[in-house]
Amino acid sequence: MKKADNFFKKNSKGLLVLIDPDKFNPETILNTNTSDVAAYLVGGSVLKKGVTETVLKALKTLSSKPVFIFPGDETQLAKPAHGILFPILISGRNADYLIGKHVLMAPQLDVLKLPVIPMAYILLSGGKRSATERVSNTLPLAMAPLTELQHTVRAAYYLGYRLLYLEAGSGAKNSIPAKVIQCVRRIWPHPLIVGGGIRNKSKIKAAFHAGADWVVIGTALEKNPMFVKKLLPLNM
Ligand code: 1GP
Repeated sequence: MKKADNFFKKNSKGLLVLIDPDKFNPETILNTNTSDVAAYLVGGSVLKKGVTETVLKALKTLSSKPVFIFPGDETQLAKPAHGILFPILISGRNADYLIGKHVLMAPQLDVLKLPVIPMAYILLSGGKRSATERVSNTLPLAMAPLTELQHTVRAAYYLGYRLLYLEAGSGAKNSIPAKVIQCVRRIWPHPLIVGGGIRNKSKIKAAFHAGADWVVIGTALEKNPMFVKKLLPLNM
């Protein structure tokens, strides 16, 4: 499990494929078995009970890449994963997503004994109301002006977080612009994940060039399981 613990600490970059277990398509996994895809994230805002475990088991048979649960809530924890991204929604002011859900998950984490990776999670306005916004009942931060975002990122740093996920929301109309990623990169010295609304090669490359270490692809692959295969080689 050392590998999973250190996964987001390494000075490396790659694509992360987000699997919504309710929309799981094995074809997606077979078509993302490339060195540019570093790991799978499994989770969603609201899921049918037990579906996460079923999908994790299926994933294990299809791929040897690391798999991290990215839980939307306490019902999405299960054993067959390499680790758990433990997100705290610091862009919002809903106590459930700042501590309440974590309290509900803690006893399950004690039992699962998987590596748990604390992650500051910032939702930005991606041009349409996202599932994260709706389910968490929080408002996203604006992409301009950037002051609130900058202060939030620095707060995450001083709170001791060492992994940050900048999120425009699944299926976002507008992905996070390079200048916003660059601005965060300048003030965030640790691994940075960027996702939401990234649907083509130029946006992936722009996110990496702006300073993202990890770029998340979800909806584009749900719509076209060949998406990653078609954009290779990525030459990040
Ligand atoms: C959502 O950032 C991810 O958490 C992925 O977004 O589905 O728009 O690729 P997309």
